[in-house]
Amino acid sequence: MTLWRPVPVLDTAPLPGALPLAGGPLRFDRVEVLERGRAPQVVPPSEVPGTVLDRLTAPRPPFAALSLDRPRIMGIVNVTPDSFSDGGRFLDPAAAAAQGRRLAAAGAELLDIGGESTRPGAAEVPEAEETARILPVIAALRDGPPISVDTRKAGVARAALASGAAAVNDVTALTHDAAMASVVAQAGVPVVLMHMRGTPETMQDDPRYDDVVQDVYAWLADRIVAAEAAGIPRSAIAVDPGIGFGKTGDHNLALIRRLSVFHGLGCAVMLGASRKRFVGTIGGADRPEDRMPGSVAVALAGAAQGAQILRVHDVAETRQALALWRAIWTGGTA
Ligand code: HH2
Repeated sequence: MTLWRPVPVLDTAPLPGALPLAGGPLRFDRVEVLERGRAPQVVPPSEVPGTVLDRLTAPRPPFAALSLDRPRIMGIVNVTPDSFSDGGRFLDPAAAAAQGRRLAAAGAELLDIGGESTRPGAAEVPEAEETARILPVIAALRDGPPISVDTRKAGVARAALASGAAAVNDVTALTHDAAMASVVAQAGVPVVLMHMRGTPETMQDDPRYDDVVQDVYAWLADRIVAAEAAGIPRSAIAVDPGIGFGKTGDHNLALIRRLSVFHGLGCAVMLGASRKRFVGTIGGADRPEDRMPGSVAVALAGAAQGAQILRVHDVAETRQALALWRAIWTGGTA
């Protein structure tokens, strides 16, 4: 497949003929043409097919009532005993709710609440247990920022939406549970479709791709078609390349470097790299809780590729970095 990647410009100089990237603050006046097995070419936007150009430039509709005209911060609340970076800290509902309130006060514009770890090697949690973990937390936080429920199970999503969640974040892009697509469609809520190769149990066993950007793009494009067929409009979908989900460090870097290509899918783009292993490997931080600076650097790299939703643990630090980034490069204040 030919992919057209807008090359975002982070500069305030006049750029005649530049186009807005997905209606956001970034612009582009060159497009990288990516084809399997061939060296990339760079062309002006005038050489991009009209339908693709429309998708690359059109503003994205709000996600759970949150406008996407600038990068937004999604704060992570893991109500689990075993999440890779904060497992066990927020298993108690009161502790999880307090963490959600802290993240909201620190600047989280969305809260992603999950009751099942999807770290490499993690085993599946029974539906009743996952639901019991998150419902009291959602109920306690429903008056704050919009909540997405991080689950691959339809029953959990249904219960979470009934308790006040406003979106679904499915790390299997509706492939794990055949009933998930209809739950999302019937509720009329937005959904995050994330790419994963394999299952959390097995995904890091020697992941290989022919061309990781092409393969992830094609897979997400198929999942969007499947979601649309189930009654979920493209305007309600955000896509996420799934950093660390069946990927080596090099795969992660390739996807982040070329993240803006995913705007060609016509959906909001989400990036979740916070505290992940490659941040520690490259940044020299063994413990996940020591990976904040590297995670902030990756979040800014995502913003520079026009990502609209940044999923992070360290909300206050990301917010501060993003505020400076916006003030310098886009003239906006946070
Ligand atoms: N990463 C994790 C979980 N959910 N959802 C999306 N859309 N994108 C991601 O990158 C993503 C995700 C893993 O991080 P975390 O929730 O902190 O860990 P765990 O799965 O161990 O609970």
